[in-house]
Amino acid sequence: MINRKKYFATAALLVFVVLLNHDALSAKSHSDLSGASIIPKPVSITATGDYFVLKPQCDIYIQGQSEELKQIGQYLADKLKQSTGFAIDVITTDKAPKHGNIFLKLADNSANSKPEDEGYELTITGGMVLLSAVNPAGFFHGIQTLRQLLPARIEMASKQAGPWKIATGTISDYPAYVYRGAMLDVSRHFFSVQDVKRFIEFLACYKMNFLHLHLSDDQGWRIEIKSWPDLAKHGGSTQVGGGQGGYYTQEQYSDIVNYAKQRYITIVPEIDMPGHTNAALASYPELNCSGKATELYTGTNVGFSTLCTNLDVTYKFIDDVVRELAAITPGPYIHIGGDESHSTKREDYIPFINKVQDIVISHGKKIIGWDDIAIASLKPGVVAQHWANVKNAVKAVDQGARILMSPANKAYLDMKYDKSTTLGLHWAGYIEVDSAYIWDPATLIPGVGKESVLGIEAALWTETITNIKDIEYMVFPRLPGYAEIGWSPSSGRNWDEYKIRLGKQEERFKAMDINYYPSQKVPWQEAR
Ligand code: TNX
Repeated sequence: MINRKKYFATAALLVFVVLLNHDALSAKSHSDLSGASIIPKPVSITATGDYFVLKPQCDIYIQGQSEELKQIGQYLADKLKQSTGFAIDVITTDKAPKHGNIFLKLADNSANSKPEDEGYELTITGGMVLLSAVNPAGFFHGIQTLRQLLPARIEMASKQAGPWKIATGTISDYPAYVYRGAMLDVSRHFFSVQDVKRFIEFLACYKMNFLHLHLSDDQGWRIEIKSWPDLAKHGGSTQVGGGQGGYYTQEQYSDIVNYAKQRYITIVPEIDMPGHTNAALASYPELNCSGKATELYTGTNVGFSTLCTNLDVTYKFIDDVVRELAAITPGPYIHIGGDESHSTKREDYIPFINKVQDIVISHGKKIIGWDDIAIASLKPGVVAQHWANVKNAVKAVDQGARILMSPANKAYLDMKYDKSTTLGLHWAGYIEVDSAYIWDPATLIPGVGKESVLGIEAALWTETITNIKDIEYMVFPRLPGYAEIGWSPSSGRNWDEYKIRLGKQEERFKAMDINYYPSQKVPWQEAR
């Protein structure tokens, strides 16, 4: 009898000790900011060993009366409300709020800030979450960090149980490159406005700030041009494999632009030329040297089409397209493509690219083109997007251009992860998650240093990609790595440390219902 009692007492004590330790352990992980798994990795983190708890009475206070800041506050409130179920108000104020609230405060040095400053400082104490920045984009990025400091269930679409703890300390952060982007090919397969918005959400989470839309190619023309209506109506009527395709009306395009803008993401529209133009050539006979329209194309070959470079109507066409596109594109860039024009003679290609640059400039926009355009005379301010040819990148830099880094063997999201990946292509190699991460835009090409690099863009071509779940599979988990390459100082980056942070993102992917590739290179684990 006595022995039994003793046994139960010991067992109860053991359970108690285990529970106590468990609690102590989880309290520790909640309160150690330096152990937070944030992607992209912040420039600096100082932990103070305590935690803030987000409670039902929490509100978001905004310093001053800026409408834009109020909208950002509302974006945060909407995100937090979904999973916490708290009624979070956005309140404007002139002084610091009471304990228990979130405070968005303009940084003291905001008066002499540069418009491109995207940094922020997040100071968390037991009593308050203070986010300060000089520009709205900084507040937006700081909010993305805050999301990742909360338990992953904050990302769920339905109400979840608390507690909602955030470790205390200070995070100071700003990007390494001004351009951190992704490209989505909506031509080979068309994707709905809703799909594009989900893609934009992914970019926003990781502080990426540009979305390049590949709007035209041989297989489809995807943007309404009012002065040339058949481009979209006929040229947009199919896709790879012969599906029904589609196009964005100008109104829908503006909807995408605004959605992106509210997330501090700039849309870069691309009209690819003089090659990759079969959809246009099939829509208007007069654009062909033969005067006859081509057939629509639903295969995946490249390099067979070209605009007729010595016809005046070709430049009238381009001028109309660029004018209409520029009018609905608030961002600074128009992308003119220029890649793989294998059917255009070199002596035609060079004057063509020179003329098209003038057209884009005349509509008040800056030019981006694939690195192939470096054989032409590049105008001041041109950005060459490096994808394949190192010599072209160097040639562009020699002409004073800056380089957007999208090396196909590192940053092409349509490359298979390995032999067993069913989606995607592998002409540039297999790109496992580690390979996608282990490179540096500032040292990739001898002769192209950091000062010549505008930033990084990961490109998703969609010959084999037909729906949003396929997009997610190719994008995750490589995208966070590209975001980190673009944002975080290269000196603090290494795969062995990064892969642990990436592994802890798994529960966020799950909470966001993302169809990710569970790479064996990554130690997937629950963070808490
Ligand atoms: C090359 S990259 C292309 C695209 C293809 C892609 C497939 C570039 C500028 N051109 O037309 O879709 O490869 O990976």
